[in-house]
Amino acid sequence: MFFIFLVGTAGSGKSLLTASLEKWLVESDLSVTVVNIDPGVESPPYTSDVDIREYVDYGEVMNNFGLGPNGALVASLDMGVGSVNELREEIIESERDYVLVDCPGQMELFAYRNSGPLMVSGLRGDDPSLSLYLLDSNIAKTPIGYLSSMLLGLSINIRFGLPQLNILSKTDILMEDEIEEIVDWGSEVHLLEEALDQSSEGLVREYSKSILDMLGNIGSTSVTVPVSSKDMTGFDLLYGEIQRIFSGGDNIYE
Ligand SMILES: Nc1nc2c(ncn2[C@@H]2O[C@H](COP(=O)(O)OP(=O)(O)OP(=O)(O)O)[C@@H](O)[C@H]2O)c(=O)[nH]1
Ligand SMILES: [Mg+2]
Repeated sequence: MFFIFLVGTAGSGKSLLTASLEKWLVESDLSVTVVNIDPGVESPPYTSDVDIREYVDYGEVMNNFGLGPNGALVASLDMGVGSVNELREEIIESERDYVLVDCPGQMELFAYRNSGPLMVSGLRGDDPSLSLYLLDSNIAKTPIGYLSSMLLGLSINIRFGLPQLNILSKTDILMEDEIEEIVDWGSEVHLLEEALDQSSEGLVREYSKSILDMLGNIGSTSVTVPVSSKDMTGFDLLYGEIQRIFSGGDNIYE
């Protein structure tokens, strides 16, 4: 069983990518279990096989504890961690090839708090796992937006301790040359540096340079896979990269 966790800022396209990746994998004759660990979601664009909402009632948590929407989400995930063994048991019983886990968009849960990483490690056990980190095209299209998204991604990466693949989501809203430029920022730091130079000044430019140096020092340059869940494009490349991480290049199901 291979676990794929989908993380990214609120509205970056995690749930729709979960749905479209499931469709793509099933059409490729692979079996998939879809897991929802967003207690607050109302109608996700897929039918979940395993769902945290079976264990925690977000609306009740909000009412009973007098919490607002964000506080209730934090409390609900905390409570959900108490049921992680049952959730994992359901996943194991499904005996599928891939497990897609759609995570909540409140990044604080994963980047700073313990409950996100605890949920992730409890669900995956010792099974091979990776995370897909979604960079929303709306944010990543500017050099500063891209850089700040990468920092958040780094924060999640050190909390999860899993191989992480960057996904540029919603590419259908960009032009072809814009997509290429963003993908190149990921693999060639000097191109991002040039773009930051041109689009920022003063203190922001200085900070950006320091952050880039840090990213360069820790070897945080990376592959970025451009994907549109709306147009169903980029999935061959995405699957290839997933395979590469899980197997070092061989098709794990051939
Ligand atoms: N144009 C376009 N819109 C997309 C794409 N993927 C998602 N969206 C839209 O972006 C919005 C948010 O998508 P979701 O899949 O719900 O995003 P999410 O990351 O799960 O959101 P939260 O769970 O609330 O954090 C919806 O209106 C989607 O239809 C895409 O590939 N292209
Ligand atoms: Mg969602």
